[in-house]
Amino acid sequence: DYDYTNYHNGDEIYSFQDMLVAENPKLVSKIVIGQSYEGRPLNVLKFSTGGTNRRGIWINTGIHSREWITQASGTWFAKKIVTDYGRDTALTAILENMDIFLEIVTNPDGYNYSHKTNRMWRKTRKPNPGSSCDGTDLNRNWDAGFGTAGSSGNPCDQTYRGPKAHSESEVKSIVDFVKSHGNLKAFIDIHSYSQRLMYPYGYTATPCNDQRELHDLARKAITDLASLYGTSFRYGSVMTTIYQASGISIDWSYNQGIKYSYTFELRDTGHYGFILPANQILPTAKEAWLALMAIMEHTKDNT
Ligand code: 0X9
Ligand code: ZN
Repeated sequence: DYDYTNYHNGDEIYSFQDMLVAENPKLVSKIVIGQSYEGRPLNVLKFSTGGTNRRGIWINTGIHSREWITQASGTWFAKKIVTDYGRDTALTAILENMDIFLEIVTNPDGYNYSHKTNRMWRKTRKPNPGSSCDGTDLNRNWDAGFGTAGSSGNPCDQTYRGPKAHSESEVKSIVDFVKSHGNLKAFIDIHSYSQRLMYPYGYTATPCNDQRELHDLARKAITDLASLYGTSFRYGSVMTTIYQASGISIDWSYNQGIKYSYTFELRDTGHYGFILPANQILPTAKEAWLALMAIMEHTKDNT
């Protein structure tokens, strides 16, 4: 049986995904949306109770490989969905109206490298021609303010944006999937750490058109989150809450018309940082789930 209280490598998470599909074939399926630079599959779990091209909610974890609490939480979310469907009224209502798409290992090459070689690896593993530094930051590679302040053109930097927007297959595969689906209503990109819930924009200080609604929903979501263990999250736009960041996923998804675009930074606030002890996996995932539920419910009722 899968141990949710410990961290797992990419192969173990792939096995988990196949097991979950095998055990819940009516609810869960696996979509391979592409492959990573090193040839690993980009797996997305689809949770669906039927219908044709229902409204969808996109959730991804692990764009930054070293943020292990996010892949671990994603795994727990997957299990939570199959456990709660048919038992929890709110989640059941969501799944009777919408599909949920969950990509847990969004940067598989980086994740493998963070297990085998360098625990603090953030970017992809694709070499950069003319540089001895490897990797692109998958959260600076999107076509939304790409190349402006808040990312780096130096391949040796942690926020290297890559040669052009969507140059990385790990990003392009999501872009193609989101566009071809055409009916996604929420896009949620989960990171760690610093305990924040944020909405667009990261590349500009100009408020997005839906700022008021996104702000109020963020407040509701972090209030629900805090109700479990008292964990406090800050919230606001990326630019005003954390720092200027260009070419980020949720700015792209928002500009595609996906109104409920949010990004989380899970526990903690820096004591352990990216190396969060495994005994915090369950509480981190459980509290974050309450915020996700608030966003998903609101999306169901307002799109
Ligand atoms: O720098 C980032 O990409 C994010 N922080 S992290 O420590 N996870 O790398 C912040 C950028 C905007 N926020 C998110 N999209 N989470
Ligand atoms: Zn991150």
